[in-house]
Amino acid sequence: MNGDFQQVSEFLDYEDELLVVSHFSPDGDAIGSVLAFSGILDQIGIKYILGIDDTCPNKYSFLPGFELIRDLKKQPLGRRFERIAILDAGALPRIGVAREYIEDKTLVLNIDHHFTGPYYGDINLVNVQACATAEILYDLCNALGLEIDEKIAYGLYVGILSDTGRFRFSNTNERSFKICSEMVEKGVDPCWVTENVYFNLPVDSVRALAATLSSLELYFDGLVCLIALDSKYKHSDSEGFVEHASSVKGVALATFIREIEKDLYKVSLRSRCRIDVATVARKFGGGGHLKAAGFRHKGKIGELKKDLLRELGDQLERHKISKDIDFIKETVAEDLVNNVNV
Ligand SMILES: [Mn+2]
Repeated sequence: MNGDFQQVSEFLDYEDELLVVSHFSPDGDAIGSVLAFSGILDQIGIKYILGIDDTCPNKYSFLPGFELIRDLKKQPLGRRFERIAILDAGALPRIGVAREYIEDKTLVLNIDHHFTGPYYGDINLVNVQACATAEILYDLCNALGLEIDEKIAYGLYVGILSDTGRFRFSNTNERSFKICSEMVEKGVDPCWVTENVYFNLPVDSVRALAATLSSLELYFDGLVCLIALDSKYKHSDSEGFVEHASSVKGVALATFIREIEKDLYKVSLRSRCRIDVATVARKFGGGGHLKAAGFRHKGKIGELKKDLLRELGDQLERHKISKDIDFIKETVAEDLVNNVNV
């Protein structure tokens, strides 16, 4: 059952320390939402711990409050919590080690714009129409009558900027611009954000991109583009790499396979046609949105590629996608929602 702001307000009527977490491989929406939510808690006067099962990419370190996010892998908490707020995580496994901090009686608040169901929270503030979790937090701020201060403004701005792919994906709408415009009014400097997040890449990340692009393969008449990166580059940030595969002319489905460690892979999927890649990801134990989804795979890459290509080929056939139809035009016209980072 989906909840409302009143329930969240009751959840936040709490004296003890609240744990706030998001998903591993954190993107701008995960980090921005955690920080914006902490700004909300500051104003209400609640104590909290912010944690993510990963090291947050340094490119976000300019965000107010960034230093408060704890890497739960490196610094485990070693205790359980009575209340946990989970942001931007479509399924409980997405929070990784943070699951250990939940016990039977823990009250879980789930705020999210993904839905691969069922709702896992005791309170669920889920809105799949929102372009980012940050957009839901903007509504929460207003519902609670709070001031949008600098920390909240930067968190919300970066969340929306990142999940809309810098206002390019199909989840970008008038509201995304309106909220971000308001954040600029509140003091966010868009140029400063872009300089930090997009034009400040460590050279290793650019080398990792070069290696990824040189792996490019096309299948099924060029309808499927596959790129991959091995674990030699494991410390490099690969956020957005999959977009290079989906930007190839004529590509309907794009896949980026990243080796995290030996025999463990993170797979990102993008669709530019009517095929729902969340369905594909679910078959492999993952999830996501219609047009952007992902999963993790344990095993050999050869088998993974074989199984995945077979599934993608089946999907193309079932949905009658061929190079003779203008699937891009059709998809844009249908305004399929939610193409965000997974
Ligand atoms: Mn998100």
